[in-house]
Amino acid sequence: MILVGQYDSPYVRRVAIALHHYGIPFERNPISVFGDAGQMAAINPLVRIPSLILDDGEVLIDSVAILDHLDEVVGPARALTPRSGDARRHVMQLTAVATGAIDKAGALVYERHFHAASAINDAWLTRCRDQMCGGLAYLEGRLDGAWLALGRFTQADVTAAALIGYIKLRVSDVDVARAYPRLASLSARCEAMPEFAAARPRPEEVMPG
Ligand SMILES: N[C@@H](CCC(=O)N[C@@H](CS)C(=O)NCC(=O)O)C(=O)O
Repeated sequence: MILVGQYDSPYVRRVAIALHHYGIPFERNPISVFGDAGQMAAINPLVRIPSLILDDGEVLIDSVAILDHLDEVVGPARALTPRSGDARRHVMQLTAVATGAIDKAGALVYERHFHAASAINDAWLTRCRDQMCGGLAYLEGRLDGAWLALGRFTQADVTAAALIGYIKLRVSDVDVARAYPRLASLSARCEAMPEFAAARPRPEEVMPG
């Protein structure tokens, strides 16, 4: 199978981390969602990443649907999101807050990146930042042990760590270590794991200017 997208995307990254964690072999097509939009449109009608091209050619899009498929492939005993019940709801709630914060971080980054300084809408920027920080504060408040949920490593940790990695990369004016020390230590713990190291963005995986 082929994972499409660059590792500066936290969504691509969380899929890659899950693939490595599960020991599922894959290739990667690191085309840029912006620089290679034509090629991307032929893979994903939304021109977004990630996509996962399965061995029979079927293309899965959206990290939620891709991770759901991978969890089904490995089975409930190994899945990073529990299959049902309170445990599933709990992990999904925390994961949803982390993906929501990623969305707002992304909106903030795009506003800054694609507009000339004079055209940036400061009110929108502030709103995105407040929403992102709301998500970060929520997660920080729920982290009272090594992991976010169920006393073990779950998809909530993967996604929260991908969020922190993205903020450090693209929203570096947020001082994560000072404002969110528990998330900073979760991130450090996760980034030391081989599945995270294997999905680290290379210097050339950047947004075009
Ligand atoms: N809900 C989607 C969000 C994917 C997403 O926002 N990807 C970003 C990169 S991090 C993207 O493709 N941005 C380009 C665009 O939306 O035009 C998912 O979970 O896969």
